Amino acid sequence: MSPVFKDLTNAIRFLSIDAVQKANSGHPGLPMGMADVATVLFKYYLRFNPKNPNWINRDRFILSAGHGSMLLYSLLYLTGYKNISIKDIQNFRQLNSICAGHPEYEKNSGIETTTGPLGQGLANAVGMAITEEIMKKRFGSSLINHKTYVLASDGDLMEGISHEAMSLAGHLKLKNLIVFFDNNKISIDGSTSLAVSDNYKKRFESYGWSFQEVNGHNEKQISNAIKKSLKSKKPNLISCKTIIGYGSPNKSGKASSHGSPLGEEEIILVRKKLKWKHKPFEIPNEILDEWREIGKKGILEEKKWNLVFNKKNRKIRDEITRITNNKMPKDFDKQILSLKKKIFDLKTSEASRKSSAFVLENIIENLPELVGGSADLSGSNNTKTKYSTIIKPSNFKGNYIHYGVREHGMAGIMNGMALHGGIIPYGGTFLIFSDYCKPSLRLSALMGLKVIYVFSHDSIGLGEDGPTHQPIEHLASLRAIPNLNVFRPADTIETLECWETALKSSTNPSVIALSRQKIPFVTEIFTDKNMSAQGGYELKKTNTNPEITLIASGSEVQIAIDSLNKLKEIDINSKVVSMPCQELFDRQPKEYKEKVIEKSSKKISIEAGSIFGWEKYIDSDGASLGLKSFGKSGPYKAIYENFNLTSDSVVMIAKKMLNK
Ligand SMILES: Cc1ncc(C[n+]2csc(CCOP(=O)(O)OP(=O)(O)O)c2C)c(N)n1
Repeated sequence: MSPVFKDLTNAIRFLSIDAVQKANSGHPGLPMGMADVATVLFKYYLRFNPKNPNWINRDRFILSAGHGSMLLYSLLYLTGYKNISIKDIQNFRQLNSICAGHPEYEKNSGIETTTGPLGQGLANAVGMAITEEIMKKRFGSSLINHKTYVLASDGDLMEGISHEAMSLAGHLKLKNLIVFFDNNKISIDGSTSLAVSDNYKKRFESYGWSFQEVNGHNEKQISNAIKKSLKSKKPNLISCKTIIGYGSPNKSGKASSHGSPLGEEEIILVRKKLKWKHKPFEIPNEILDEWREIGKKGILEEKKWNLVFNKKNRKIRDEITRITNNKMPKDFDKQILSLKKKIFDLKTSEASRKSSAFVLENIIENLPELVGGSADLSGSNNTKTKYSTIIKPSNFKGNYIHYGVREHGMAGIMNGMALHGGIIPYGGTFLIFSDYCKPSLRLSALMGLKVIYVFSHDSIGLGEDGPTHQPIEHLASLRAIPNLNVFRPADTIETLECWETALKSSTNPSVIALSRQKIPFVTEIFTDKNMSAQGGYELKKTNTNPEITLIASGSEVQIAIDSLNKLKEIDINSKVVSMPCQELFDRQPKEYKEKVIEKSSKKISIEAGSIFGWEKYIDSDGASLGLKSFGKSGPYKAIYENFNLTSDSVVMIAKKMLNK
């Protein structure tokens, strides 16, 4: 007799219970409660092929409530993903195990993304659904026609990011998005009624979503709700009323099953109650076989899709292959070089936010996968070019998204776009509001995603908007994030170079910090080489033995140049090092670094932000010009003078250092 639905679901439950017990840590409650919903989805609806986890047109399944990761590992093992074996499940939460506590994203393994920080997965899913729609518009619905399914918990829906992302999803009418809400009414502190009295139906309907409620342990109700969602013209939330820790006589329905092992004695009782006679990690052949059959459905689906793909013309096939493998177009380097020549000839002095717009305007037409946007500051951070076309509700022909005033949502959505593949997302706001992007930005870095953050108004140089808008510690705190490149270009040439480097960085996100105020053109010599890609380089010097090395970034490079000229007048030799990206400079060979920042000279760093972090370049007898307090409101030149960020201050400090 073939296994019944209940056996399939109990296989998930017991793998989860036993793995958490063995690891002596983890979250059994969610997998026990949502096993029925997940089984309906995987058995009847989800299009996936465990033999090719990277199939472009697979449905995406995102476990936003990443703490329930054993649910996902169980499903991946049971359906036959080769990277998740029973041994890996037995190694749950051990060092270097693929079955980590919160797995984020794992290429080639079926782990699309799950999140440690609650709410992120929902925003990622919105990004994936947007990407699916954009690609569908570009390549046709015969090639791109998948769904994005999400499992989200109470905690996910409480987090602010869920409001931002789901509100935008409603506005854009992302009909291919289907969210299962694990409505078990329990979180860590106990009943959710301690903190929430939202009316979810009204909440989601007001966003423009379709809302359904089902018994999350009833196969038929779950299935019918999915069927209905598949025909919907709106994003879908299926509220699944479930019992956390389902099957546990003493812990079900209670917070005690959320995040700790059930305990040996309780597990014996669960086995009895659910009539599961098998030992830990033992899945009887007939149940495993049935799950493996479910996994095999996708092989045929992918074969059918390949037939359609192979009938498309060569150009379309090559383009899809290129963008989903994160490769730049063939003529990209040539294009960048001719643009660089043009910029060098023009020698325009302008705000670097304007330089960034100029660069974008010149590259965007040949990079259809570049999809930009801004959290309501398009005209200020210059992310929207004359070649940008707006993505509108139900109309995804375009390359620009108005995210609204939703910085956190924007960053989480961009992560989802990068995870989906086929798009390079960039998004803008002011550098000060990078704080509002930070949890998602950190995950871009952790997951190694090519996401480009365009942060303008990058210092006190923004002037009159005052200290609430003037970033101080932001560059330093962004530089503290591993695997993130923080660029701060000094002129249009460097802006182009920083964009080029960011676009070619496939395994890390980038921040490009841009000035509001006009800055002069500082590049003196034309070279084919991308100087900014080395992080820092010698820009100018008065002789071969400088007594002073001035190291600066962005708008302060000009202060360094002015200082060099003034020092020359009083017979002090110096050099200027432009440092657009500390992370890349720090990775250069020792010899290069010592050639650029010469040991024998005294060093002065200049940056209109916190001096934190600059000490690594200046030695104990060096000096850092920057800020140790919040900024001030006023015309920007007056603010610079107020904080002694001037060439006169630099000269005074240099003279003192040299006892002159
Ligand atoms: C941003 C964030 N804050 C806090 C946590 C810690 N945390 C993990 S699960 C959880 C809440 C659990 O409740 P729920 O989301 O309903 O999950 P369930 O109990 O149903 O498994 C919390 C607060 C987190 N993972 N992310």
